[in-house]
This record gives sequence, C-alpha cells and structure tokens, in this order.
Amino acid sequence: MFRSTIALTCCVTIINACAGSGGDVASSLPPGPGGGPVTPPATTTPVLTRTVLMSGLSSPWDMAFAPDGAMFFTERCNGLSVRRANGQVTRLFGVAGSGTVAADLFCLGQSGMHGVTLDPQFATNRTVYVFMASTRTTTPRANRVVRLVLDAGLATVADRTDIITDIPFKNVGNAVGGAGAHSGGRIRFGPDGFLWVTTGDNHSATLPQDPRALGGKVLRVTRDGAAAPGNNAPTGFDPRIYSYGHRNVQGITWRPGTNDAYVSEHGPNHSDEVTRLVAGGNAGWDPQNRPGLSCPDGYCGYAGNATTMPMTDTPRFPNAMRPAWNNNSASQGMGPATFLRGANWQGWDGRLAVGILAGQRVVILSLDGQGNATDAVNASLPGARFRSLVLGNEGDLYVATDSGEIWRVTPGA
Ligand SMILES: [Ca+2]
Repeated sequence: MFRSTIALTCCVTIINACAGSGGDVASSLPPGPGGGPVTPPATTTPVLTRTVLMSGLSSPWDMAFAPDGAMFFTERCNGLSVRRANGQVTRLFGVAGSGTVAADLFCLGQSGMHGVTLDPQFATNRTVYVFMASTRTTTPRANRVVRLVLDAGLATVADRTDIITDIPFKNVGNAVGGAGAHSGGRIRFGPDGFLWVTTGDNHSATLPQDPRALGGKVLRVTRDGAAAPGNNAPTGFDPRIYSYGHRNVQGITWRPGTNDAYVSEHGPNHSDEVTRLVAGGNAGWDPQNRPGLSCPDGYCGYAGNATTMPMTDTPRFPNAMRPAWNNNSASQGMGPATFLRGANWQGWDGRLAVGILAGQRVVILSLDGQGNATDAVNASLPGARFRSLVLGNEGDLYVATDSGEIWRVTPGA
C-alpha cells in the first residue's frame, strides 16, 4: 500500500525538518557466508508515503543532495538547477535562462544533460559534476563529464572544467534507432572516493568490446578525470575503464557492508540486467555480426534472443561477469538503481531498488551472500517511467519520472 499526497508548501517544512540528519545510515545487516550481508526475509515491509515534491519539469534525469538539504537536479534538455531547502529554485547551468549558459549543451534523442553528483568534499569545495552531450567536440559530438564550482550561496557556477571529453555519442540515426541513443550517463562517487561514470553502446556493434573507446563501459576516474588506481583494465585498454561489455548502464550503486558496485542496464528485447562489477570485468555484451542473425546496419543488438544474442555472452566470454539479476522477460527498460539504507526501511534495509522505465515499476531485490538476487518484489508505487532513484540525506527515496515529477518516498511502519 502507499499513501499519496500532493505537496504544496508543506513539502518545504518536511525537507527542513529532515535536513542535516545525516545520510550515511549504517546498515544493520550481518555479514553472510560470502562476506556480504544476507538480506533477511521481508517480514516487515515498509508502508510508503509518496509526496510529489516537484512537477512540471522537463524530463528530470537525476538528483543529488547537499548537506544542507538543497537538491540539485538535471533536466535533460534544460540543464542543472538547484532547489534549496526553502523551496527556491535556481537554474544554474544549461540552456538560455540559466545563470551560466552552456552553449555547447544540446539534447537529441535520449541524450542531453544526464547525471549529476556532488563531490564528497562538497561541504568545503562546493564542487558538482554533470554528464552532458556537448558540441564542443564537433566532429564528432561527444558526451562529457563537466566539473563546476558553486558560490557560497549556491546561486551561480564557475570554473568549468571538462574532465572527460571523449565519451561516444550516437551522432547519426540508423536502422535500429535515432541519434542520441544509448549514452548511459549516471555519475556517482563511490565509497572509494573515485568518480564512476556509466556509458552506453550508441547502437554500435563494436563499442562495448572496443578496448580504447569509452562507450559501453563503466569508467572510474579521479576528480580530474584521470584513471583511478586499481581499475585493472586489461592490457591495451584505456586505463579509465573499470568494466566493459555493457549495453546501456543507467544505474550504479554500492552495496552496504561490502562496497561492491552494482550496475543496472537496459536489455534489448529481453534481459535487463543487474550486475555486480569486478575491476577489469567484461559484462559480456557484444552485438557484432554473427552467423544466423539479421543485423541492420551491422548492429545485432536487437536480433535474436537471450540465447542467440545474450546480454551476457558466456559462450564467447567464459569469464564474463554473471548478472546478479535478470528480469527474465521482455526488456522493460531498467534504468536507475540504489541500495536502500537505514532502519526506517525495516525489512528493506540493505535491499537494492531498481527503476524500470517501460515497465513502470520499482523493483526491490534481495541479495544473498554472494550478491545474487534471491527475491524481487514490486514497491507499492504508482506506475511511471522511473528515471532516477536517489536516497536523500535523511534516507528517504527520491524518484524522478519521465513525466516531469520528482517524488519523495518516505518509509514508515
Ligand atoms: Ca551482461
């Protein structure tokens, strides 16, 4: 069940009451035999209260919370804005009307401004990062990760530094889809203090297994965009690559208790996947020409089925990372993911929430000690194309929908 309210000014009061209460609620889960916690049976399922925090937005894509409760959010075709704890909204960086205009930002197809995240030292350096499609590199255009510094009042940004400039962008439509498809675009700092960036295959047959190109990858870099130590990329690979062989990763989150990274990604016409990453791992997506399949414009990604064009091609890549969960059905467009943390989530504390776009649901996964899903239940929320799932400082779940809303979901007894 859920309780739903349309927030008016009451939202501001709620946010203020909860701001600064601390976001890193330690998981109370015990370690399992594989070193990871075992999520217990869901004997206590939280009652979810949903508040519509914002509406009328244009394709909100991601959110990030400052220590004082200010919420940064992106809109795909507009750019970066901030909603302060008192409800005031300022457009910071993006198209005309923003405090700082990013003339090179454009939106096309699925792409535009995607992920946003704050520096772990935000309280002292006021640094924010965004993932965006850019015309700065005109031939071809590319996706970038851009670093910005806010003023003390969180009203303006300055000191733009483009720390990654060569994430592939699908410049031209083809037989399998329009330009701008499959850019990935989630960015998060991991518990290791490094910046993780998810990318997509651009409907390219070769990008996911290409050792030098950054499409179809998970990157792990420093604040300056340099390769982070420990990526373990195979010889000949771009050292910024942490894992490869991905299709279109739009969720990344770390498991409480183990700090293992988990990603969620869209399948084609089958097999959305959640995968626990290992450094240098191959996720096993390889949509190149192969016998027996009809592959428009050389892209086999929509040809075949889970056997003939698998999301994790273990016959071709025996050491590929196996998915922790496969929705085992028609692809429903799995996008964002976040682990739930905190006692308020009761039986869901430590479980993995993933958002489904076309399937219009949020799935709560239980994991065993080895990190494999043992149970999947749908959260009691209205249907929507779930684009972003982010835990707020107080541990509530914030949800962005493609229809232009940001919800706050509060767990309770
Ligand atoms: Ca895979």
